[in-house]
Amino acid sequence: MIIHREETFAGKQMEELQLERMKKTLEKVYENVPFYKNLLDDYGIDVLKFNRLNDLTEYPFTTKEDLRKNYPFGMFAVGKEKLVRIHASSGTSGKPTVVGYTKHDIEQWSQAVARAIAMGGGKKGEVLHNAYGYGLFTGGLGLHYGSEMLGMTTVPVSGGNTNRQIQLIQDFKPAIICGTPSYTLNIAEKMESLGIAPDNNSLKYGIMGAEPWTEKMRLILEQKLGIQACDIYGLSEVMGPGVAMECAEGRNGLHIAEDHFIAEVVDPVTLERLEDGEEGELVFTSLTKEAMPLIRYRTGDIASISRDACICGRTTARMSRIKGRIDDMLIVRGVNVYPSQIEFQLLSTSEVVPHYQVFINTSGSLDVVTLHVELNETVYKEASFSVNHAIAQTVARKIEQRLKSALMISIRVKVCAPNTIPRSEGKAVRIIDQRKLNSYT
Ligand code: DLL
Repeated sequence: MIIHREETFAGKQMEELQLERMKKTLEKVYENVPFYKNLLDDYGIDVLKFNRLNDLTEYPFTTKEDLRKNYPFGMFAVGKEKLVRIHASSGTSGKPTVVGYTKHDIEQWSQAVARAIAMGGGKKGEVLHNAYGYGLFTGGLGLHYGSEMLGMTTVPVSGGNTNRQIQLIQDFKPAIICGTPSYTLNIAEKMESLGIAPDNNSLKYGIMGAEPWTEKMRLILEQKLGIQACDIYGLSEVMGPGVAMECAEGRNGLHIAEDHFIAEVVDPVTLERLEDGEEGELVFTSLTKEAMPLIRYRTGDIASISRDACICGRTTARMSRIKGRIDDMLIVRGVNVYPSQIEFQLLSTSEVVPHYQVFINTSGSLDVVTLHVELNETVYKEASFSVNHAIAQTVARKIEQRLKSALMISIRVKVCAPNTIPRSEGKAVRIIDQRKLNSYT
């Protein structure tokens, strides 16, 4: 296990490093990014007066909307000649958000990811199978550069073509598999159907992230692949994967790369900073980025932060697993619920498999939520290959009951035949909102 020096900085030592880097970042954005100059002038903030980390609470937030308004290069703090890479995330509405990196940014990012891979069990000289998508998405190249920096033999397979993935796993004998939990589940199921037993493959560790997933999903992936799976978090606006990572020893929260970012949790409504342990929206401020440093970037991701000691020896703050995105929160008859909470309940039901989608529709003025989930093969056969059979109906009612008593929500459950819910090759699409479609009909 390699632990980087900065990962063990405690209290004052980390604060001093952050303060020094914060001051430089503020001066840089004020001088070079007109958006920040105008914003900070509007707030009457003098960046030269920044003297304590807590001064950050006086600063305004940056949002995805700000990035969209400044599309494509308006948020950059360096000239285009200094950019060596651009990534973008596909916008669900309108323009994508664009992020840029200087050579130094790529080095820092690669180091952060190398650290993350080492935290999850990666070792120099071993093989890493990278099933994150390559391209404008930061997952593929982010893990790739980190893996190479750590000295691992990197297989840049990207997402898709699952049969070939399995062939390569058999032939190249990787110790680590990286991918979204939903796509890795696809690979695992395919291996299972080909009769490749978990103890008959070379895999030891998994580095999974880019979408919310639950402890139950972790257990399923670990059993099916015979691995230990750790959670990796990040977002392109802030850097990409590697902003935070779970350690293989503790697996209880993700260590935040605090030498690169200041992490805060705020109430998404009042925007007040919350205490450690309180759940709210994650906000990140860059400390080392050259091309596109962001001040108090609102991620839309719900989590909490803790600072208690971790058994691995790292002293950096840890964030909880992401519960969900604010945009993905469902309000079912007044009750707030995230898809990950539904997933947790669902996976406690042995008759179904972890493939599901949540459909939102309207009936009159009410939202109607229907959960589609697949029966497992064995139960499906017992139900005489019919999802209308009494067994399937009983399973659906059982899940409805479970959701009602655990989450206090009434949603309709429809059990489907195996292999009928679309499989993901990257991030799974869990929520299908049909309300807007219907308003045109
Ligand atoms: O998903 C970066 C990444 C790549 C992270 C590979 C981990 C592994 P974006 O495409 O910009 O970047 O999407 C960022 O994905 O705001 C979260 O909502 C979600 N997300 C990322 N990691 C996790 C995770 C990459 N471990 C958005 N758990 C973020 C839950 C995650 N959600």
